[in-house]
Amino acid sequence: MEKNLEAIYKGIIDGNQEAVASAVLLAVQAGLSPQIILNEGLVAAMGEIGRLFEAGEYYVPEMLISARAMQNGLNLLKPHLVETGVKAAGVVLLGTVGGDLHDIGKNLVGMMLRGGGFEVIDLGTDIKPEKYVEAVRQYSPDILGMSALLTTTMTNMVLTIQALESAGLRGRVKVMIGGAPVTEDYAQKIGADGYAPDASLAVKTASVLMGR
Ligand code: B12
Repeated sequence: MEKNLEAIYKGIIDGNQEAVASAVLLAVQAGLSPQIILNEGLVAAMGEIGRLFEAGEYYVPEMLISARAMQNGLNLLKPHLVETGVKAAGVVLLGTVGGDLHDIGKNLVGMMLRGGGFEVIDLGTDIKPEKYVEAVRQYSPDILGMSALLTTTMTNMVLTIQALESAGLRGRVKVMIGGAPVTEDYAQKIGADGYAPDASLAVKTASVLMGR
């Protein structure tokens, strides 16, 4: 692995914010593509954190410290990532579903969508169905993007779609979903209009939903 990527990876595993920040800047200066820094450095390390957590070697505090180091690195990479986007217009309302506090993936999707020329309204985390409905009414977005990282919270995506139907708003907004436990099959099953496994494909999916 390239030495700066290795330093990013190790810095996230160790939860060392400063090390991650300087390695991200050095990797950019060394001319590595922002996509490679993102996928092979930052995202790969978060995958390893998940594995360590599952194996009982890391607990929530360690996971949180690593997540902060990742988020900080991501913020530094942001100006370079968004430069690469394809232009497409539309308004996307984004949020992590009720009961779920994971927001790194959602934030990344938001950044990439902005880079792709979309206007993004980010509602944050733990968004209950009623809150999504209220926001759809208030902002009239073209697309509603929901993120879920827990198998126990992804069911809130169905409840939100049902709440939009009951409010008579379902026909006015396309629904796009994502997050580690979410699949294309699940999206079809619950009647979502689109699914993407990562942030770059989220931009493509959103563009397709806009008819581009
Ligand atoms: C960091 C992390 C945390 C941090 C979150 C910090 C934060 N601000 O987000 C903290 C420590 C708070 C945390 C807490 C918990 N976590 Co956690 N966490 C993770 C971890 C390690 C990484 C997640 C991450 O950021 N990945 C990196 C990003 C870039 O990837 P991503 O989120 O998948 O997003 C990408 C795609 O999915 C997609 N995408 C995401 N959203 C969307 C939305 C749309 C619209 C689209 C199109 C695409 C899209 O694009 C993104 C970018 O490419 C995962 C492990 C893993 N491998 O996922 C566990 C994990 C998700 N957590 C888990 C658990 C169990 C928990 C806790 C319940 C632990 C506990 N006992 O308290 C709590 C729950 C808290 C809550 N109520 O939400 C489990 C979930 C198990 C399950 N099957 O449900 C996992 C899988 C760990 C594990 N292997 O067991 N966690």
